[in-house]
Amino acid sequence: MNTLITVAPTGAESSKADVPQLPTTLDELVETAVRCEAAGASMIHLHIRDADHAPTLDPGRLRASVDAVREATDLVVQLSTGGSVQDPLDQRLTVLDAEPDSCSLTCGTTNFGDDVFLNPWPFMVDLYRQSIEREVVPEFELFDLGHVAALQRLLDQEGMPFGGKVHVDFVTGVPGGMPGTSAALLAGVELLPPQVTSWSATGIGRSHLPIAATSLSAGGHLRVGMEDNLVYARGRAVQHNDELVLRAAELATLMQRPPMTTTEARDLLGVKRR
Ligand code: KMH
Ligand code: ZN
Repeated sequence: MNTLITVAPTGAESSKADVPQLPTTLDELVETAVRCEAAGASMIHLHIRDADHAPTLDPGRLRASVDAVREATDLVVQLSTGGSVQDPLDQRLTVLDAEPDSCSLTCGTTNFGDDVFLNPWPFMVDLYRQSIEREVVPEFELFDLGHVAALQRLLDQEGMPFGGKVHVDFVTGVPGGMPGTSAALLAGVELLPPQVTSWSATGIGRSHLPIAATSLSAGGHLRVGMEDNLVYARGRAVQHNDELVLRAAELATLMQRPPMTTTEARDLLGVKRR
């Protein structure tokens, strides 16, 4: 099967002051989306920044970003419901008001560096039910092996997502979550519930390349981007997200699994025709 490449261009953790090339304005986001689509991405995972480049869940900015990326590209638009570790749970639920194609849904609380990324069970259930009601396809983000079991519990209790597909993304290498190693990733893949129809993986920091190679060789898809990794190679910072997408596309092509089109991605994920 061809490869779904998701780009996560911004995240909530790096500051514009430290990383000026991080896309934080709407113009930068759209320019990034266009270049990443041309490089081989078919989905974009968005975190939004305010006028001071700080993470925000402002409804107007979320809506404007979804609309602008849709206008300029055919990428599947996924909004983060994880936001930043400071964001309250009730605000994280309002992300769905912006009517993205997809939303992230993390399957459990995890230590996140020195912070805690909170995803209590009732919040997961609430978000899942709302995603079904709003016809938004969730991407289940798994930071730890326990999250795989929580996904199984969620699917068994609540049934299948909108669209009838179950796509999972392993986020490995977060300090506090599963390590960014082939062994940890493959252990997670082994435990996936039978309802899962596709999975991708990302490795934070220097684990991004080994995790990408493992994912491709085990039938998985790829997530790359400056949310997860700011270093292209030893001593060389990422200058633009499209560098990471291009390299992922080259690796996937070398492995005889070239990047899928946005149409193929929509079918794979079961997103609503909007
Ligand atoms: N920024 C992290 C606290 C997601 O987008 O849903 C959470 C995160 C996961 O990035
Ligand atoms: Zn994110």
